[in-house]
Amino acid sequence: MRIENNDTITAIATARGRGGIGVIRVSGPRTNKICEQILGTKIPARQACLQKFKEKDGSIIDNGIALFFKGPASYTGEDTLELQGHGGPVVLDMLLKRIITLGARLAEPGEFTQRAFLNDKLDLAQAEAVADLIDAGTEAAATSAQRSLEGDFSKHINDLQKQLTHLRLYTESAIDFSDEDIDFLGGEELEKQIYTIKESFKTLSNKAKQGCLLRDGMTVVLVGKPNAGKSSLMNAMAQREAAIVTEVAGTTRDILKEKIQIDGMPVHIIDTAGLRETDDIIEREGVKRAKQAVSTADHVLLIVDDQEPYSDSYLESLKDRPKGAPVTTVFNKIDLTGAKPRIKINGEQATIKLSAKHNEGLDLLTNHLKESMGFSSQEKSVFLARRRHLDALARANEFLNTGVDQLLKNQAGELFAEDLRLAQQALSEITGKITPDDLLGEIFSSFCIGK
Ligand SMILES: Nc1nc2c(ncn2[C@@H]2O[C@H](COP(=O)(O)OP(=O)(O)O)[C@@H](O)[C@H]2O)c(=O)[nH]1
Ligand SMILES: [Mg+2]
Repeated sequence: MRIENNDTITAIATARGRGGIGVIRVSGPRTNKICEQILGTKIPARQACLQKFKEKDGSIIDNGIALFFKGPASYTGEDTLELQGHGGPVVLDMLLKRIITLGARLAEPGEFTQRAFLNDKLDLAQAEAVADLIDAGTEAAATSAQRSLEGDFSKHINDLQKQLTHLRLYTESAIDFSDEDIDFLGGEELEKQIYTIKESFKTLSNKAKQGCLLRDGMTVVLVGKPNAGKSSLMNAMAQREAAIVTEVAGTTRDILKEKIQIDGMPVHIIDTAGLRETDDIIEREGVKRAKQAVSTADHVLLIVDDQEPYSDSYLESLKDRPKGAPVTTVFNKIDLTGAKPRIKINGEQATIKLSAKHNEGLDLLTNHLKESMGFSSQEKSVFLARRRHLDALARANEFLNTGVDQLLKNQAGELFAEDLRLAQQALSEITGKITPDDLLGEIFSSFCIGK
């Protein structure tokens, strides 16, 4: 599918502010003309040409490198121009204005990449990887975004699609032959194929899940009574004095956020005011915000002073947390009670003893957080993935499972084939072969301008 865009778009592609170099991009049918008018000369494609960038009257706005790409051999698939001038906001704006008076319009966020997608230069998972690479918060996230951009993720999806197609063809022809004596649908061959596909789903879902964790990470919310040591624990995890720590109860009133990483997984820690009834209006607002924070948590840490008798009255105030978000009770200040650092896990319930002030037992906590999210830093060749990819994979997997049930329990070959088709449809949302327009709009609008 090659889409002809009548509009020629332009944008400053480098970040705002002063810099050594500033790059302006132009893409679309008028690009060649614009290039010639600004430079006052034609330039060969794919060659860095040192040129003067000129106003209409011939006065010079800037000089720098001009790079012209003839479509379809360009990022967007269209004629594209890059002007690399000096990185000052004023000079770049002057150049941008000049390009616009020559018939280009300002590009929307992500519009260059959107054109690349529409012109089949990238599939949707790759296009998303472009934004994720730019936004990557850790090296691990950047490396895996690069892998997705290279098409690793898409290749896995396409392989799975092929396996499903094969299975569908097999099933459909088995249905056609069902009058004959041989029972193709009950055979070992089919079972083998189903088993292989299920395994592929498992591997892929796990890699995608790891990739999603690398991208989005987890949110950990610290709650507990004033003075239990929440802020101290946040500081210990962040390895810096991010929050004020005092012996005065009620020191933290607003919520504080810190971003750390555990083996490359971003962890957003939110330190809150203690949850307690109070007459102080500022603290009361803080308590309200603490409750709000809890409603966004992937994991709640309930901090308790190990010197005090434990009461589970807090758990009541944590019932508004998201479904499935575990609460781990952290008994802090073990240096004062003489307890040893340890972790106890009892089903969903976990308790950890540690000392935030003396940095004892913190590794138990970080490992526990990692495990609770199912994050494994051992998993190699992970590709960056998004929530929507996990959702699509889960839906596809669900269709496969329902279909297999139909086949095994009811010998319903037709229903099985139909479920396989639905599974394939869900998978195609990932690579963008079938993706609703509003979703596309949402995906590209979160890009930066000029990409
Ligand atoms: N001995 C000891 N004191 C601690 C520990 N963690 C925190 N504290 C002290 O407890 C007081 C309250 O700590 P803070 O982090 O402000 O508690 P928050 O109100 O829960 O945020 C401070 O005086 C801290 O120095 C610990 O592990 N051991
Ligand atoms: Mg505090």
